[in-house]
Amino acid sequence: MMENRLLTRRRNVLGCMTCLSLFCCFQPGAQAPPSPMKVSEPVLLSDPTPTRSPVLLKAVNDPHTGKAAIWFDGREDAPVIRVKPGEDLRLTYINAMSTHSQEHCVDGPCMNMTNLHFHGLHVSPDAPQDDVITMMAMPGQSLHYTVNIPRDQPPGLYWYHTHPHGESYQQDLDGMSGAIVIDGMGRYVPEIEHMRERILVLRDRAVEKNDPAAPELRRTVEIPATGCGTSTDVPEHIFTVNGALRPRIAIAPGERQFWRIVNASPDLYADLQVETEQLEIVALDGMPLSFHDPKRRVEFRGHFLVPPASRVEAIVTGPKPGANASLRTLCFDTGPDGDPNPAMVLADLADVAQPAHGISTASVSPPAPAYKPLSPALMARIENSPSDFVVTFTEDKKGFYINDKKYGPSDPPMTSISIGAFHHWRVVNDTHEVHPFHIHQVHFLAYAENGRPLSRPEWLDTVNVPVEGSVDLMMDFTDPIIRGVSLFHCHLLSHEDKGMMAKILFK
Ligand SMILES: [Cu+2]
Repeated sequence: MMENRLLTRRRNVLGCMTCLSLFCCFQPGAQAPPSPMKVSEPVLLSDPTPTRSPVLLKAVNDPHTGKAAIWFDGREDAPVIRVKPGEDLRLTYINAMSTHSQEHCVDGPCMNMTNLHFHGLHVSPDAPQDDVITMMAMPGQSLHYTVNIPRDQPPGLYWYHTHPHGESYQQDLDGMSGAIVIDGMGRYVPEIEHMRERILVLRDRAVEKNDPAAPELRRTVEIPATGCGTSTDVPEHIFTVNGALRPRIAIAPGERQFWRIVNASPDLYADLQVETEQLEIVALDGMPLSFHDPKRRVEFRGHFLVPPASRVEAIVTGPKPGANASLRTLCFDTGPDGDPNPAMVLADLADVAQPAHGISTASVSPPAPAYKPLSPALMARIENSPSDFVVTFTEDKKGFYINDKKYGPSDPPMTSISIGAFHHWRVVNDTHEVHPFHIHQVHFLAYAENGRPLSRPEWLDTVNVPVEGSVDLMMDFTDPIIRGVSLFHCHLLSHEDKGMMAKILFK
């Protein structure tokens, strides 16, 4: 219960903090966050608040601890932003954080600068859209985004998170992220229209070594004492789901629900498994499996690796009466230089009363799905061609590098490409730990790992690069909407903050 008292105190602190903006003062009628973390007495999973454009978000922080958060509608609650293809997402983002922070970023105390990245969307990297290079709000400043969502944006789960170089890790660890849903998955997978939809935002919570609650927190999520992989360090991070520690997810025996899961952790991999049940995967990284391959609708998997920033959308069936089942992450070996990434329980499936959802998102006559199949000859030609560009991840005691360069905000682009074609990129990991590779505004087909063809090539926007290994990618640089200067980087955000990022010019 100490946890609850601390949370209550923290909420009160957030409520009476000194603000630079009138907007950030605690508003009458403000409610507590929907999912307080508890060590005992598991809470029922609550859905993030849905909203549509226009959206007003505020960055706030606790003046005592420095911990930052996104406020929406008067409380700490990063909403799910739902957008239709072809719509404009208008979003005002007010930086109401303090000018001095108690939190530490790469170069000393955090400066509390902030901005937003719209992860996975095929949109312009220029202001006022998905621009994290020139758009930056210092405390007291605001940003005004108008993001033109293309009509052919694949429907699915995307997400927004803060992306200020040097401060990304701490802000994302604090929870400054939320889900984006592009409407229309039912066009590709009609049965989900009649299922209860659950949006699960996985974040992580730091468990400090000297936190007296640490052993109980680790016990609560059932981290085995035997360790995991080659790292021998004590795990210092545990997953939360929609802000709650090990909540219960209401699901009746045999009930089929549509789970849309984003790994919003800045550093934890999730190798997701629902005991006793297969995951019926229908989309990855926002893209229906059938989008480029109309014959492929679903993929059954016993477990599935979701690197930081990736998403998986899957149908989950409630276990038989009396069967205990949990949503778990399995042990994932991050390599000898990686951080511990142990097995743990994220949530429990529970046959408990739940309000009837009664929500069919089915349109009266949904538009037919639009597919973009690629010719096998084109794919074979790209895959068998020499790589057009090689990204090499390296690290040493002073930092993290791409092609021997540490990112600098005023750097010129490391590479430039002419829009209009698919390219073969190879990403090489010359380190003793894994790194998730991500490029803004672009999906790619990951088709080989360590030089060997993958049995199931996947369209992704974030991919794990194995220790001392490589991945081969077919980059989709065909869409003129992405013209401008953009970024690619490691999505372990502490690595990005320390230099593992580079610019690309789409011309
Ligand atoms: Cu990395």
